Amino acid sequence: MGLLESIKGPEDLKALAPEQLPALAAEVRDFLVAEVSKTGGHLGPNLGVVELTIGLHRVFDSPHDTLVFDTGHQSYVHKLLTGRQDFSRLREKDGLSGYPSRAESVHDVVENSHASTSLSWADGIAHAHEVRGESDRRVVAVIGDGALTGGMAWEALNNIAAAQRPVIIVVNDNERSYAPTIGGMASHLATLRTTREYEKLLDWGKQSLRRGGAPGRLAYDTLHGMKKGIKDIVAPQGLFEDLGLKYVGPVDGHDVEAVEHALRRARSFGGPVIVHMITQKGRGYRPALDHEADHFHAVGVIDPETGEAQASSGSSWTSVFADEMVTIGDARPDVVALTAAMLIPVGLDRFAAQHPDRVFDVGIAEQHALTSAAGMAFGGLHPVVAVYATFLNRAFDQLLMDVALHRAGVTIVLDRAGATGPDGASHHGMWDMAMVRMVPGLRLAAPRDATTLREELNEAVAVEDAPTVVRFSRGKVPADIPAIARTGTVDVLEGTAWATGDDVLLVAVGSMVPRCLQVAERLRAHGVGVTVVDPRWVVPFDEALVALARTHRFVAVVEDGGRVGGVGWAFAEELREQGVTTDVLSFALPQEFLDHGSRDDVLEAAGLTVQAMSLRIVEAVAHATRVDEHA
Ligand SMILES: Cc1ncc(C[n+]2csc(CCOP(=O)(O)OP(=O)(O)O)c2C)c(N)n1
Repeated sequence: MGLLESIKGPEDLKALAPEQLPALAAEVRDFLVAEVSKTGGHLGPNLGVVELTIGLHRVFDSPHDTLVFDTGHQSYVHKLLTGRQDFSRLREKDGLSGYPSRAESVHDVVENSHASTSLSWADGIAHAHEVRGESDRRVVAVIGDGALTGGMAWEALNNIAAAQRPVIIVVNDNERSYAPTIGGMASHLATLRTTREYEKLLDWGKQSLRRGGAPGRLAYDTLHGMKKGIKDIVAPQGLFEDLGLKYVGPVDGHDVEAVEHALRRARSFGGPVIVHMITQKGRGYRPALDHEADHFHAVGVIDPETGEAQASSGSSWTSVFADEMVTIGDARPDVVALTAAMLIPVGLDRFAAQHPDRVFDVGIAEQHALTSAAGMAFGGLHPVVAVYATFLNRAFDQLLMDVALHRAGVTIVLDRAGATGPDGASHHGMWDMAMVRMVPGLRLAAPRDATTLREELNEAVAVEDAPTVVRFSRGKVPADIPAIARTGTVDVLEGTAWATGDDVLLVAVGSMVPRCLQVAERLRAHGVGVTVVDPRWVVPFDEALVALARTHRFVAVVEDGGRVGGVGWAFAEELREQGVTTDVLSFALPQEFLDHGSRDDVLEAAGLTVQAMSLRIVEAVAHATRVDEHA
């Protein structure tokens, strides 16, 4: 039996001799490559935290001590060491979650995979320990240099430092978010790393000096002077120490002995401590290390030998957006692009290649991105902020009060909108349509295919006096779905009697259009007359859509956003306000935290399959007919 297999929990890990740990680390890495290459997942980050996590579980006593992983995408090793070694269905329905999960283990505490929250969690838990008199418990937050660029982390540091409670902050510094981490904080961490290199060189110089070597003396003198200069100017650890936080490091995060030693020091200190660990994303796996773009931050299914991704055909929504942004940027010198540490995932790398001086990576700082975009608009630019839909939640107040209140012409592009699938509750982009609907003046478009995405993006960037939002799904974009007519801003996709009215008006939002066309086919087979429309702009509603609802007997709205405040909910309200009595049946995601699984699994559980929707509509039409007959 291998070492890893023998570990059923932290106690087994603690029983190992220090000499056995490098072999265990190697086994963990082999396991991660073999398993994650089959399912996809966050491979690079986990390969980087193997020794760090082994050290944590040997020094601390989870769950008595609390371990909080910021973002949580780097918790696979923690799972392996706390009794979860079946990775065969990682991120699939009923399989292990890709993040910490309270349902899986008492060792998992924070499931929110929106970055930069761990220090606030740790502060809160330490508060609870203090108030309850549990002075022997420790709280450890593991936070990446990327997550440390988020504003929340600094709000928490401000509190942690002031209170002097025993919170241990392990900074996992691999110099990268997806891409290299940017900003002043990243430069500061780099200075700390560099100072350590000087320290090493100085040691070497000192030894040469003792041996009487001239080059050693020269190097020593030069470096000593440089180091003194640097220390005097930037006082690297000063930033943390001035805040009142003890600084331990930098520590080689792949030397398990050094990791343990540093963590033990931090544990015994009794106040807030920063332990600065230097690690390498993708450590021990050549294909990840060679992949300059993101060191395999997140992979799909890959060949474990070569790291080659499984070939997939067709373009993604992201790549259609990426290309159109370049075209818009070529024609409009005022258009600039912003990303919150996700240049490549949101497709802005192509824009960056073409217009390097017009793209800004602000770090994991969605709030800052939105307000900064308002400032850019005020200054005469048209910013396009591209984020995953779920992360817009972070910046709601900035969208409302900085962008919308100031009537700033800012376009927000939401990738991964709707049911996203394997990343689970925190990543489903199901909040945006309800959330932005309440923002005065804002307009939101949900394209159905590549052509409408290009078209609606162009319409959005043409608006200079209000925020505009364009939202689309994860994955492949379907083949173009042509309209048979346009009325107002609404595209009519099918229906021979659309102009005069029919049984059902099927309002299909964005990526739900292909499903709705299949529903329409079934309805027709049941003798139900149906018109299918794509409203294109779903905030606000176009008068033409209300007019169509007036002439049909029944409206069904199909969307992949949350039901409460969603398109169907709001359209029913709109019709009521306008005195239109047509009933609205709403097909949307339930207002719940939806588990991980494939997008199809999620839609099926929500009753959004072609079969389930057709059945409900046929029944509703039959019921309406019976009511009409009795009237
Ligand atoms: C609020 C928010 N914005 C964006 C993301 C997407 N995201 C996931 S991990 C990550 C980079 C994290 O970098 P770091 O904290 O250094 O961890 P590493 O992967 O390098 O270990 C980003 C931007 C997120 N999870 N949360």
